[in-house]
Amino acid sequence: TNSPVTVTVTGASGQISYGMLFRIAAGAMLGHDTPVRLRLLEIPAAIRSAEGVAMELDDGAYPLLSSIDITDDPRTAFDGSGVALLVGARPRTKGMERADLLAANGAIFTEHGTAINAVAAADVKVLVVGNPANTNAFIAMSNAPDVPRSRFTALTRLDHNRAIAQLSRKTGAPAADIAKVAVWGNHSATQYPDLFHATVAGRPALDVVNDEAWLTDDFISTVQQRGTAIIAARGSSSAASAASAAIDHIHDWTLGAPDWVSMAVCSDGSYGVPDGLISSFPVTCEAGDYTIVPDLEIGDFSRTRIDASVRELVDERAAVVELGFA
Ligand code: NAX
Repeated sequence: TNSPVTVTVTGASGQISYGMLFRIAAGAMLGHDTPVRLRLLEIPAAIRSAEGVAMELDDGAYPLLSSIDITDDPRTAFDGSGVALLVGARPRTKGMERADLLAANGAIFTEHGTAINAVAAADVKVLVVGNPANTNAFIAMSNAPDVPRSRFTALTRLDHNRAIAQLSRKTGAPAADIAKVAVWGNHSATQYPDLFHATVAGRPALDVVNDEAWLTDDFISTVQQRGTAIIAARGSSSAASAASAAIDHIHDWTLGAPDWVSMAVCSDGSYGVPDGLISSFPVTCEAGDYTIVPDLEIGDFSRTRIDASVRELVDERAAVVELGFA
């Protein structure tokens, strides 16, 4: 058995956390030989609800769950944190302007980034799920100058998994036969899910599909709009699938992955994405580190779409810099 890892979850009373915490406690994220200490961070109004979630976690009698702490203080929540899952965020409410949303989240992610900088473990891995995820991660990173930039990531694995699911449906091939899917850019409707490098049972996906209109019209918009379609059908936003993707993200980052995955990470200037921007790339994961897949050929079709999503991220960054959060 490994030594326990402190896992901090913000927004612990919310619906994504409810889909995530029990699987973390069961070992699905860090492996079945790594005990976890859970730290649940919530706002004061939701602490009572977090206590209820903790009661249910107790009732799972999970052998790997060493402890559960509940707090509304970020310094306590991130103390010694090895994995920080930043799920809690301010949702957009009726009548709220974009600037108000950025300001409300700017304050939260400044506070959390500052606390991570001060008290988290030296090798902390941060995953931002709360929207606008890329820009929230950028704010947290900017407020944690002593933590390597590579430790701040945002979730686009759900978009990646959605792309695999659509390709699987279209080809009839099981998800396990699909490889080298990529999601570029922002976790927003401008994201670009890319199948030009993808394979189905080792063959180029686009040869297997052999339907250009599906790629250009159906596939991309279905993946981009999937969150909206789930809300329309279920009456609330994706929760279990987002939780599953967050677990996949940390699992693969920590333990490695056989195939590419997509992660929003701090750009090193690869593929023309401005240095320092948190943008989604295809990456490989090995032994606790990830590497942006190098030297991919990017055709005009992809270039236009990557650039459009990156432009949106540049605008979001400018807005939060203007507001003084980075
Ligand atoms: P919920 O509203 O169910 O839960 C959010 C929780 O965060 C609430 O319990 C709230 O009290 C808490 N919270 C708010 N401010 C906090 C703070 N400063 N510190 C600690 N906790 C705080 O939302 P849920 O459905 O769980 O979604 C959470 C976030 O994930 C949202 O921002 C949502 O937009 C985002 N999503 C991101 C996805 C992605 O792929 N990156 C997909 C799913 C989801 O839409």
